[in-house]
Amino acid sequence: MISEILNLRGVVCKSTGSWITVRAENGSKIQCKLKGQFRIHGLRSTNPVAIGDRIAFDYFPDEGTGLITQIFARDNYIIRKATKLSKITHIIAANLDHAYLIVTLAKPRTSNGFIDRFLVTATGYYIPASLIFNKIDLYDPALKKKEKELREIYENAGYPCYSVSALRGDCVYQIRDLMKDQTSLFSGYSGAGKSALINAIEPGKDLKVGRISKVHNKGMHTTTFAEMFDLSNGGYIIDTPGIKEFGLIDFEKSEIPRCFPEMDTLLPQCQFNNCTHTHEPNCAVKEGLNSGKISRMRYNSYLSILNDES
Ligand SMILES: Nc1nc2c(ncn2[C@@H]2O[C@H](COP(=O)(O)OP(=O)(O)O)[C@@H](O)[C@H]2O)c(=O)[nH]1
Ligand SMILES: [Mg+2]
Ligand SMILES: [Zn+2]
Repeated sequence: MISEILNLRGVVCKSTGSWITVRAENGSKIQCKLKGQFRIHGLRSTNPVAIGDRIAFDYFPDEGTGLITQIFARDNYIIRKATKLSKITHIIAANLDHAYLIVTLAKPRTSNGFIDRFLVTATGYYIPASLIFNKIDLYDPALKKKEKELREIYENAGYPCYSVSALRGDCVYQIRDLMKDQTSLFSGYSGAGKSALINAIEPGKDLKVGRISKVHNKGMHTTTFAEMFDLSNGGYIIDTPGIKEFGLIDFEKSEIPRCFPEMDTLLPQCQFNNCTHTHEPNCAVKEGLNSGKISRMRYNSYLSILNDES
């Protein structure tokens, strides 16, 4: 006897190529394939379905597998270029409530440029973003001072900052509470401690934690595929493989200032409404820079992103 095919709904948790893991509404994980026709829509993207996508699928009880038949409209998504200079995009994740960048000031140190690109990308896609400084157990007084300075800059810009040690457990409970009933993206350099932090938040997950390569002092790529994990408090965390580049593909240059919240509030006060905040007279952003409302570091990142080839 052949069992009836069921049409169900779910969320994409993992995609490793031909098989896509879907979390059905009852919480069970089902391996699905994609109906061939969707590949066409994904022409300019390396992945037609993204982690976090809400989908409908036909479930075949006899095989225990499914076939994705529909991808529902995304509330939001975050993308990067598949490779540098490439026009092909890779959707990192969709339908996010919050994006967290796991930052480290030691082993490996996250660059300011990387932090700002991440924040610009998230802000540009209207995804609230925060920074989590990890490995505070390793910070000496000089690094503690640096951490304080950075926290001031980013909190002033409107991004909440948290300081934790995934290893020692400092403030992990606080992060866990933030995740409650939300879908959160964890991003950051490989080796920043994303997997270690998820393990600390939800003991028992046993995510593979990487070793730091002694030669490069950079993390090795242990996490290969983005994956969504369910927390027992109703939250979901999407762990992403070490992402090196955030490409600001969809953005016009004129949109970049609004992706710096501390600049955004000043924009109406610039004399010219097409002000690029570089050489124009009576520019509120440059005045903000002089008065200390805008940090030099953030302004330099703005210039660097503005001058990107794209
Ligand atoms: N000292 C210290 N090491 C940590 C901490 N969190 C993670 N690590 C180490 O950093 C390395 C990379 O961690 P991992 O979670 O794999 O990083 P991921 O690539 O971002 O997932 C591992 O050797 C971890 O043990 C921390 O809070 N303090
Ligand atoms: Mg990892
Ligand atoms: Zn201006």
